[in-house]
Amino acid sequence: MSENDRLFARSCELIPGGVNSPVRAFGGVGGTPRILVRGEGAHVWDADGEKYLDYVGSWGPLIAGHAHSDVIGAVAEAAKHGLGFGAPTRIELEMAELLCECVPSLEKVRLVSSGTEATMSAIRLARGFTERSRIVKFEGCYHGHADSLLVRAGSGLLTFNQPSSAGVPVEVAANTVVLEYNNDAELKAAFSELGGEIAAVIVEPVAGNMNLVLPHPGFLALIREQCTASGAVLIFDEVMTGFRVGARCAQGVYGVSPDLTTLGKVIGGGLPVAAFGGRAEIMERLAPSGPVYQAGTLSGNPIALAAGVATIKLTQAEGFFEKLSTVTQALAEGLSRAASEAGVAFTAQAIGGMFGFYFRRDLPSNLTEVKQCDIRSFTRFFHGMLERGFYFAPSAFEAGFVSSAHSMAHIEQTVAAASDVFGALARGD
Ligand code: KE4
Repeated sequence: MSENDRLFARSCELIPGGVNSPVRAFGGVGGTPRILVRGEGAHVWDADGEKYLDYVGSWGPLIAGHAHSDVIGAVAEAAKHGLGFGAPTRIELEMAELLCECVPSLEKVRLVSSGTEATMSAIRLARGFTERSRIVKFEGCYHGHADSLLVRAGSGLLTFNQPSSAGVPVEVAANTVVLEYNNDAELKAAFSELGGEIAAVIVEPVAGNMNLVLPHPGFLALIREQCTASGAVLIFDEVMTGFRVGARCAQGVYGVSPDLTTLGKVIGGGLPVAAFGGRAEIMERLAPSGPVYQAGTLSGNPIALAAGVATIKLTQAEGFFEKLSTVTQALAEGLSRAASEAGVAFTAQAIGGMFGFYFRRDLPSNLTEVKQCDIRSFTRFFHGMLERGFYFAPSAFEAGFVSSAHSMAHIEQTVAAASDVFGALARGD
């Protein structure tokens, strides 16, 4: 038995499914998860010493690659002065200034420790501000595991084909309206029927939890317009897209300004940092300045913020996203070309440093179309690439991530390996 298999078997005895987050369990692709022991730049190594080119990047945070010297240096320096105080610190102010400077719609911001906390708190704040209860989300979008958002969510829930989780009281789910992403007619109908009751619409401005699905032209602007007209709060969940699709996040790419934004992943650089923020008149309702309660022992932890501030600063460097987008686009185009040459039904797309690929002939616009992908081919592709040293997300319902440590040479190696695997798929090997 390999060290990897031994460690995972032991983990399964003590940790549910052997993992601390379900999607890591390879449930969507089968096989044994890799126990990763080291990351450096674009690569990770498993417990058996196998090396992989990493397209997961800890599910998005590691946009500068593993163990970037600026990030490690900032964490090491901060740690010398203690690990946390549960009191205001300079670096919390530095992070707040950086976020409000970089994210167009942020007037005030509150730091938390996970994307789930950020979205859960933003929903509560929107309900407190509007004194309404209903929220609108979109099928296939995932916003973390707060009860009211685990209703036909994407990501891990989708992979396990459980459109809504056990343990969520029906009364809670009843306040959540689920619409189809990119469906203008459904959105308009929901607002004409429920407009005055809707506290908030929460949306991934670029959906990354049903694989990658881009908003149709005008879709985000229509949500903005409907929310403005009805007094509902528009929440852009940018936990994944924030500092991933552009230096000013997805709201900077699409030019649509939400009332609240949630952030995570990249803003922690691999450590637990997330945030929610937006219009000052809404944020002011938050304790201790207002009646909406929210709190966190480790919120704004200075060591985690040291990693986050260092990472955000790297993304703001001149040309960072131009280069990252070029490399990521080359991956999508290279995979598509290789599949086409092998005669495999496949398509791919990229935005900023994130990408999606699908075993179907055209790009999906919503969850129903993503589900029409050939999952069996995806699974064989995933394992074929893993065996060749390329680590993609172990689910057909996840986006992939490229870092600034990935080079065009890495993309060429990936495409060459993919040509092999597509060939085997086409032959039915
Ligand atoms: P966390 O609570 O996992 O930090 O963030 C939840 C969340 C909120 N909003 C969006 C748009 C997200 O993508 C996420 C988390 N994303 C998944 C990956 N698809 C995290 C991976 C996992 O669940 O292990």
